[in-house]
Amino acid sequence: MSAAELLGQIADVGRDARRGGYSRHVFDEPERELRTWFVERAQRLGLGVETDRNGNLWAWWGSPGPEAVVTGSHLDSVPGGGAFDGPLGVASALDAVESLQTKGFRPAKPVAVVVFAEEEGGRFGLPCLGSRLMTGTVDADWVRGLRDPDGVTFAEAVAAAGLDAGGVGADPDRLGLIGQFVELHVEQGSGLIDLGSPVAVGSTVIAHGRWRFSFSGQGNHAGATRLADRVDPMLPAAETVLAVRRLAQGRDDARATVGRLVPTPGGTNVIASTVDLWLDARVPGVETPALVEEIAVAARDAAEGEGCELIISRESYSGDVVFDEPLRRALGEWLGAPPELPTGAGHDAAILAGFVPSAMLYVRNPTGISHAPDEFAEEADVAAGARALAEVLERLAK
Ligand code: HGY
Ligand code: MN
Ligand code: MN
Ligand code: MN
Repeated sequence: MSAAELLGQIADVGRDARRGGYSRHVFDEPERELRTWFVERAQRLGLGVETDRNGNLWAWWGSPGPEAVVTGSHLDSVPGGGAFDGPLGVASALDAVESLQTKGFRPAKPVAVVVFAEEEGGRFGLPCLGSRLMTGTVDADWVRGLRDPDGVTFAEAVAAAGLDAGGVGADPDRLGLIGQFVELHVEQGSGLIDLGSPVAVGSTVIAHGRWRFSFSGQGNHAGATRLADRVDPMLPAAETVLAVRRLAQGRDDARATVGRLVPTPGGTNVIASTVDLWLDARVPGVETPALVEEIAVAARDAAEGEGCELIISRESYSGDVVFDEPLRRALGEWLGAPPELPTGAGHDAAILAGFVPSAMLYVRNPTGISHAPDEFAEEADVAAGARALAEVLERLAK
């Protein structure tokens, strides 16, 4: 079954009527439905499927073993996300395995298709949660205690999914099986439409992190409280949002975003008692922490000016990643020298790149838009991506 047909099978899973696009978050109902879909599709290909201690899915072609050629991506989405970010890599991997089986290719190494859990951090706030846990690059106890917007901890969600919450954490034996990892992903940006190529090879992923700014003041009545008597956390929060753009603009190629701002209690006629906002900051090179510190200074000044308290906490950070040079060169040779593209989007491949030779393939996105319903890939380009991935898997697994 082609990648496009596979995507068609899940096109109605997790549609978000209110926000548009899809909302599929780790272990929620739509994501569990996608897990079932993946297991069924993988088993039809004769792959042996297992769920690892961190909730990542592994579909093995041949017995699990060292030097495995691993591909895959994620099935979860951002809130109101597009149809391709994540699922395209998973569907293309299943398509590639099927086409290799159909042509009678017999891999000399184990091959696995992996679905990493909570790559977007859409439920628990930590991006690449499954791959970070597996590689031991995040504290498992801290992750166990992460709470979703309803207050459910990751440990409770893992247990509800039938896994042992106490077992969550580094998985060196599994990580040690991976020889190379190649992730196919929809392009997030519009480089390829200008370059006239359906596929690109990934070169770098810029550094990025998430910080939580918690402003607290005095909740009160919107009508009965004179302006002079207010301690309103919404004011410093608003000033911080403007400072984010102003200060990022001052740094070359920096990207900084406040996409989530939550007043508590959130009543129209209520002065908020607290306002939480999350900063997503990404600057090529080593400048991200410096930009965040500038933003923090502006936020503290604004909080002080209104008499509010402010707590700033870092929730995640990954430095610049350059994908494996020999692997990138090989992909270039095998695929007829497609363009190489840097990206500002994080990926599980970028987490794995710190441990195993990793690479990425991007499939052209004519809208250039991602993390929104307009994300798109033409069927012909989806097919070209799956062919390219099959070519790469065959070369690596022979
Ligand atoms: O946020 C990112 O860059 C990725 O899509 N998780
Ligand atoms: Mn994404
Ligand atoms: Mn993604
Ligand atoms: Mn009242």
